[in-house]
Amino acid sequence: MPPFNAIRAAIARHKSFYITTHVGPDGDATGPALALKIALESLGKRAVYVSRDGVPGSSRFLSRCDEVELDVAVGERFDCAFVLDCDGTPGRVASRYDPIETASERILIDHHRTSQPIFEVNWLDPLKPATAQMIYELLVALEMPISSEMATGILTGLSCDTGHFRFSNTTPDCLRAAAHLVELGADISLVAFKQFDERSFGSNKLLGVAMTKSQSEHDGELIYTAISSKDFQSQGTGDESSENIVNFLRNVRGARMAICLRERRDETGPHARISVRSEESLRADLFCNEFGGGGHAAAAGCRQSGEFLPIVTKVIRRANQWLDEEHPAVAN
Ligand SMILES: [Mn+2]
Repeated sequence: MPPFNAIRAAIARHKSFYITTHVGPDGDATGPALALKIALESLGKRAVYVSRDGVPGSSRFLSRCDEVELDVAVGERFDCAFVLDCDGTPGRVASRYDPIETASERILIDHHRTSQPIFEVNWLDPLKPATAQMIYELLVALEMPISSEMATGILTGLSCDTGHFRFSNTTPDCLRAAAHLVELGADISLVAFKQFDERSFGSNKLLGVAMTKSQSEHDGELIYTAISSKDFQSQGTGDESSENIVNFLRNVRGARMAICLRERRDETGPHARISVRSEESLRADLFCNEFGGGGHAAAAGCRQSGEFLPIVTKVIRRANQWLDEEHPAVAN
């Protein structure tokens, strides 16, 4: 049973709430977190949503996304902290840890398989398609009104994590939630466009470069592309422009595993960001675990420090082996 009573009691008992999500937020972090903030404020509570990485471009159409804070004042304390869509550990949350650590009650709501109960209240359910589905069910269970702007935020999360209701995690409950959210005023057409179709001009050109450079291995079962710093520079774009490129690789007929590697360089030195999509039975999450990352059975990611080409070679060699190996079934 979801801990609705414990969350209801926490909301009733506390006055100030700190909300945060994972680093590099996506629509299923930003959308439900904004909806929860609005819900708490409508009860007269103080609610702050902090994301040091701001709001992803695909979520910037959400009304009130300008209320997302990059940080709070050092030493500021909150009665209760909500951490959404991640495992709640210091390395994963998109905020300083002390506002979470010093809150008198912490609530973790997540659907990632690798999450463990670490807070006073934990609602972890890997069978949920999105954290947005959980926030929707929470608001309905607690009989909290869902405004059209909240509905659009929650629908954004559902859309983001289900490939706009196309991936195998699209459950009947998720479609029923989506139908209800559309009744409540969510703009499903706008959400689909913003989450999956809209690209900047530079990002569209980068997509062309990435597709042209894509490689096919393992009898066409492995499709990958490696986007170098030079490629980004030649199109005048950054890593935010490489969103979703991996899904285009996954679309190739016969592909069972798709990998998009991007060369990055920042204050921590050279590294590669790696996105993986696969058939569920190939466990993209376990593949990325080997490289210090994680995610879901069909969609996961990781990051590797070091020079780009040796990383590409290492990851692609392992992917070729991975396709020949047996992997644990996804528990249902
Ligand atoms: Mn999610």
